[in-house]
Amino acid sequence: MYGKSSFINRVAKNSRLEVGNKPGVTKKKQWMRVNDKIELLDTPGVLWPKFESQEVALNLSYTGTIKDDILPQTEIAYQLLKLLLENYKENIVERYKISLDYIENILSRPEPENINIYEIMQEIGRKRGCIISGGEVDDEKTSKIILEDFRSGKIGKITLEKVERK
Ligand SMILES: Nc1nc2c(ncn2[C@@H]2O[C@H](COP(=O)(O)OP(=O)(O)O)[C@@H](O)[C@H]2O)c(=O)[nH]1
Ligand SMILES: [Mg+2]
Repeated sequence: MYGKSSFINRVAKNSRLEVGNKPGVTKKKQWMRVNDKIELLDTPGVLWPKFESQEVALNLSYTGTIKDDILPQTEIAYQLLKLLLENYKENIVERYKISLDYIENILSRPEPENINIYEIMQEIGRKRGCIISGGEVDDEKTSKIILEDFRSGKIGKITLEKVERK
């Protein structure tokens, strides 16, 4: 994950943090004041956060900030697809050329939700030619495509965490 120091430079007016196109440019933790209420901490790398919830861990997995091998890729991709189908259906329609009708149809089936979402995941796989011998969908490959598309912005601009209205 990059752009931490650049971001802080942009937000905190007096900050002149060194940035560079390689890891290790930021050598120590450093607080930068934005205003009288906010201070930002620049860090070398990403500090391991406390996972108060599985949601936090999943969000970090979607973005690729924590290692993929903590959870199976298929599980991460499934959870991401579920989130996208809840909040960004149009992005899925657009990216994978699956009709909104098809998606709504599958999601409204009486089957358990995980079966319905998995069906849509397999449809994405079929659209992308992720087929193993025998004609079955290659779940691993499909998952990889979904995660790569998300991380490179091809699914669009997605917000994982919402700010609560007070
Ligand atoms: N394309 C692009 N490059 C960026 C952006 N933010 C930072 N960079 C570049 O990414 C590299 C790493 O930036 P840096 O702020 O040092 O990342 P850090 O290691 O997270 O502190 C530098 O070459 C920056 O110029 C951005 O929003 N878009
Ligand atoms: Mg830095």
